[in-house]
Amino acid sequence: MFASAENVLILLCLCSLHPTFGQDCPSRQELQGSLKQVQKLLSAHETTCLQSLRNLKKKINVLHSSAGKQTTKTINSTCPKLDTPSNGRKLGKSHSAGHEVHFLCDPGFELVGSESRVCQDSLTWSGQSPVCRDINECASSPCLNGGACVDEVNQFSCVCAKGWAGATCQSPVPTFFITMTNISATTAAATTLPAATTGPFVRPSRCSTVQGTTHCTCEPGYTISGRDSYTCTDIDECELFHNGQAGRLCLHACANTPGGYRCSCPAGYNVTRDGRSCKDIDECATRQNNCTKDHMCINTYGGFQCVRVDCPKIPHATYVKTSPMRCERNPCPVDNKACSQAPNSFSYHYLAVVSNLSAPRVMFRVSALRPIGDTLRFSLLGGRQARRHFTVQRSDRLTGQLMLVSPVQGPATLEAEVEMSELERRVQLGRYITKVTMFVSPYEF
Ligand SMILES: [Ca+2]
Ligand SMILES: [Ca+2]
Repeated sequence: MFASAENVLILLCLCSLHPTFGQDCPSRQELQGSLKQVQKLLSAHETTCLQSLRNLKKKINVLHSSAGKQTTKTINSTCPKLDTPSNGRKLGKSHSAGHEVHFLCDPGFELVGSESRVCQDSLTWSGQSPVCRDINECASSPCLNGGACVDEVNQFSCVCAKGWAGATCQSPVPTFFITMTNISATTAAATTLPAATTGPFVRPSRCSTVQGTTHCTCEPGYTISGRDSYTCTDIDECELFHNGQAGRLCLHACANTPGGYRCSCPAGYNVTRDGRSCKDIDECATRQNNCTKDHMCINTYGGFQCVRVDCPKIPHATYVKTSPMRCERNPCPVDNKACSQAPNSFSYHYLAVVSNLSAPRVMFRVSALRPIGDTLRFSLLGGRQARRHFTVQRSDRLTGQLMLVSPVQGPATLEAEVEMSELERRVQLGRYITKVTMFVSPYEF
């Protein structure tokens, strides 16, 4: 329709521009008819166009209104923001209609209100605002035997009545521990009071909770202190076992240490393998001595002695060393009575003993191996000191013994001489001297 109308118009324009084309142009009537047709066409076309335009406007209006509605709906389709409860958590971020948000509380807190809330179509949350409330652990009265409960975050503690201990005051305090605690406390007060709460003699206890019951233990050498079950105090073993039935803890000296104790010994002693006793060091066997070649080393308790055996110098008689510990008289000239009455031999013996040996006790024995006379006599020689501590007795026909009759307090060196005489019809045949030197240590071990 548009095409034919355009052709008519082009034709009209050509005719008006070139009127000389006379023969080819249509007649006026034909032109008027054509113009009427074009008018009709244009009129119909206008009607159609207006109709289309109206439809288009309608559609745009519909789109406009629907777009406006859409925008409004987007702005108003979420529920108001929800806060996370203090001491708790919120799970779920979407606040759109139909979505759920969940709430959890930290350990030790309980949730009051709704655990889950849904954003409803009305754009309001279902349920009630949740709160995390501190759980009262004392509500179940967990402290036994008159203990007072103290509620803390996620736990409780018990302040026990006297005589009870443990996390829930479930254990009676043994008398033994009360004694030890008192001793420890006394010691701590006397020596380490300023550091009593932080020093090495005080440690925290190790507590573990099993099925709601807390058990506290201490490291070895420590005990739960009297104040609370969370503090361990060092056991003063030295004080505790000072006069125990099983004897002293240390043979010599005891030093209390954090979590233990240590025994020490005086100079000349080593601590034994069990850590409690003292054993003498044998300086003579271990060459820890400074004795010269012409001296003999005698091991003593707590030390050693360098001794030199020199044969005695007596008028009318001479002696020769026949062994390291023995001197024998050289043969006497004929009819030299003074010489023949001098002792036939001198024997030397050294004893090492501890202080305060119980008495009486046998210290040494002297025997005649091949007696030649009919009588043997044993006697004690020496000064007042020797007689105060010793005596000589016959133990059988051929043997005499040196007896200690009273305890000796060391350190001391005692000397005693035992004389054995052989007689034949009351005539002296020989004299044999045994010199005993006794080294007494200052300690009773
Ligand atoms: Ca200790
Ligand atoms: Ca020694």
